[in-house]
Amino acid sequence: HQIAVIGLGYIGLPTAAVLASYGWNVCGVDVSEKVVKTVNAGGVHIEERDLDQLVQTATDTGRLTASTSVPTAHYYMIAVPTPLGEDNTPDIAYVEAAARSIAPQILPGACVIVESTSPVGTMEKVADIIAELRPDLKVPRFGDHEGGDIALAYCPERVLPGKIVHELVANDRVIGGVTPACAERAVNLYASFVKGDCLSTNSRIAETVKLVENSFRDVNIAFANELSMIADEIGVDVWDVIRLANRHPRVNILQPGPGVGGHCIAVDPWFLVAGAPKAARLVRTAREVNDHKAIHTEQRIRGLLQVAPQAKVAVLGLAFKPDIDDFRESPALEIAEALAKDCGDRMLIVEPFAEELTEELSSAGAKLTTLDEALAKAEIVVVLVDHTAFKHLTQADLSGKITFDTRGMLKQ
Ligand code: SAJ
Repeated sequence: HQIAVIGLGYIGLPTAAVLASYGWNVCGVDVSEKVVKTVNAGGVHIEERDLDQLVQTATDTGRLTASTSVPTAHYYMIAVPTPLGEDNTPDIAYVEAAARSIAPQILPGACVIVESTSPVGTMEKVADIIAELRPDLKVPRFGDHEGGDIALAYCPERVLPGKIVHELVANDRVIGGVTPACAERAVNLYASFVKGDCLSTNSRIAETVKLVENSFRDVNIAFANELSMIADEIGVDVWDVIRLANRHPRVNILQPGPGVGGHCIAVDPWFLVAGAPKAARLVRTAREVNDHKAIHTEQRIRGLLQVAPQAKVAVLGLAFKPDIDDFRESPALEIAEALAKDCGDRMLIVEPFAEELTEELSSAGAKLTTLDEALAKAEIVVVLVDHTAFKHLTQADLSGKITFDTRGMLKQ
């Protein structure tokens, strides 16, 4: 194969399929037999806009196949999870395992690229692993001026869930080589399918850039979330405040919500904090503010439920953001589950992207239902996610009901 993509998740599968659509012969590798089977049958195990058709075509043409073992390839792309380990420190065990699985197969001239969000210094660890397992190869080292027998580069994924297929091709890419020659090798691959610019740098800078991008967003959302709590306390409407402040030419405040979800923005800033715990004060505080916003929201809703102890409550949305079927690290889901412990049987949940409720919600007596039924029965309406399917609702539609809108949706 020309390219082996290790990890067929939210990033690896779309990347493998896009590469295949640009004419590359791609083998997708995953530890899950089930995922490999599904992909080989032309199917997808994750929901993402336009992905099903892309994978189907890629397997039909024979350019994409999947396997549980790593083949010999010209390029290896690692796209495996890097979860948060104990004490909010990064866990790169899957990246290390992927590097170990590649090492026996790799031939001189090949290039290994890591796309997983990783703490700074990860590419150097990948170099250590391959060097240890393959003493016969000259593995390039950070700061070397000449290339080695293989190339090693870090190229972070930066696609937005819900727009992955589009952004994989459209976005600019930051490509960090362990040496300049390594960066050049990796740029050659990305330039074959990326319409944005391929910006070449070193691996440590590329690792930092990825963490900084998501920390930037987290800090900005934390500002909006903190404003919403300040506004609550002083009794002004935060949505009016933000709308009007944003009419200043140099102010652009993001939108408050019930907290920050997904497994990127709520995780990656901790990687930066772990690397420089004393210096990263604002980044850590932003994480704490955003985590606290979910607790604050839960307490506010609990207060409303106590005012009307018999009332049924319509809960709109569980996903981690609008128009997506992704519930990972979703503050909306966490809030709903926490509330269900006390009043699950009063909860009518509307989530167009869920086929069933979680065990916590259903065993507590919560019911998954349609918007119409929930609104007909509930005296309290809580908006946790502003899915397009809810956006036609106005305050007037809900007159006579107690409303709590964490997304400012009912304003529009
Ligand atoms: N959110 C708000 N208010 C806002 C914007 C977002 O509360 O004004 C919340 C969302 O509801 C959600 C969370 O923040 O719970 C994160 O959503 P998001 O749309 O900001 O980002 P993700 O997690 O879907 O994707 C991010 C993207 N990073 C940036 O925009 C800097 C994406 O480009 C990255 O590739 C992705 O993380 C990743 O994989 O790292």
